[in-house]
Amino acid sequence: MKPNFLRNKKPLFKDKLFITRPNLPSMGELKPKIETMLKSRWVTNFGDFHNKFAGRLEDMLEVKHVIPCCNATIALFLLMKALDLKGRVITTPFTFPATIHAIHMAGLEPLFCDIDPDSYTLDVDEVRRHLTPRVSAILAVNVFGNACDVVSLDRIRAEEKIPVVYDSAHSLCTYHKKRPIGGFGTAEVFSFHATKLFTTLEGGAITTNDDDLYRKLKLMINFGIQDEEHVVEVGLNAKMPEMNAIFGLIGLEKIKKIIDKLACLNAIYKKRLSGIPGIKFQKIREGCRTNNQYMAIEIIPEDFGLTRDMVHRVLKEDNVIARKYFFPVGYSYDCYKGMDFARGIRLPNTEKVSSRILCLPVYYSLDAKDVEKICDLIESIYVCRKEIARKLK
Ligand code: T4K
Repeated sequence: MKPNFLRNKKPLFKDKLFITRPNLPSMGELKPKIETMLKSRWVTNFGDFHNKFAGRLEDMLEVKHVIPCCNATIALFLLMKALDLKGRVITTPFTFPATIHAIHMAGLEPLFCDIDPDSYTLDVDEVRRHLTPRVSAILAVNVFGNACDVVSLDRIRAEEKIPVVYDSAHSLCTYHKKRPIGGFGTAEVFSFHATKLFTTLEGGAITTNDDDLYRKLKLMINFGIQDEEHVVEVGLNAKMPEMNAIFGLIGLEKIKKIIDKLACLNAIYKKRLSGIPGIKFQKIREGCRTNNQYMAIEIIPEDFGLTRDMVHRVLKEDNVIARKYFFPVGYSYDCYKGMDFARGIRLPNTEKVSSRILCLPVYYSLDAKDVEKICDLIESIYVCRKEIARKLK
């Protein structure tokens, strides 16, 4: 069947198919835990559920310390502050605004490096070329559940004696050579936002094997208060409340099931779409086992016959709400216009990927049959590409 964009009748899907839907516990699962919390009258400030959640994550991620937080953005910001950095922080412009804002809001200057055009993670040769005495840290992003070149970045960390931290918002349960993402670099930050495969509604966590950094951050997420009479760090309130930790504890029990389902859905996408000219998949780095949280494809206009924006638009008419993660790129945000660190920057790989990228729906409650239907639709968009292009002119 032709895409609804050409038929202008009923969309393929009656309801909107979003890129993601949260995996939420049932009332039955929540009730006993919420009752315990209410009875205890302890709802935040490092309660039992919070502490249990932190412990479970430490075991799962094989890391010494986990600090649950209110969200990943504040966690990234506090991490930048806690490391006592100065000057520039090397980062990727191919990310969610949170990464770059955290650097800027901490009074530091993002220094943008180009990405590898296949894995979409920082190109380590580019990172090396950008190293100067003014660079005080690297903030890399394990984007779409892929792992960065953690081995090379670790080498740079040792050679340059600068912190390397990871924005691992997308990468809970991603592995590098059997080691979970979470224990690499100086520290890592996860997001447990509703849009992630594992959610505490809002939420996130900082993970680290560094005892001093852990102690400092634990204070900084609670106003820097050491005890009743001493405020020893400049901090703010970034704690995770008990309610969120309850969602987290229930969610952790289901995480394996979720990951297995996402792997199945992504396998269908790959099988069905790989034969279509002009569709390229993110390359999962060698040694990495992805959590399959995203299904990111590139639409190569010269081969597909339509641009990414056209495909995005046409999918919408059938209620498939794909997303252009990540467009615009970090140095093109309106809010950074005119600022020195963003001026005149052109990074070819980043711009190419950002102009072609499209993230398709993938989440636990999505039916495999619906993924097949999305693939049928993309096939039919390709078949009808000339007619669509004419209509869009
Ligand atoms: N670093 C990176 C690399 C990140 O990608 C992110 C966040 C962060 C750091 C910061 O993490 P947090 O501070 O948020 O913990 C969404 C999320 O809000 C954001 O957390 C996430 N990355 C980003 C990739 O996606 P939007 O602006 O695209 O969200 P929105 O509201 O358009 O939601 C996307 C779709 O999800 C909706 O179309 C429908 C579905 N949805 C969303 C919500 C909020 C639901 O079904 N239920 C919901 O409650 O940013």
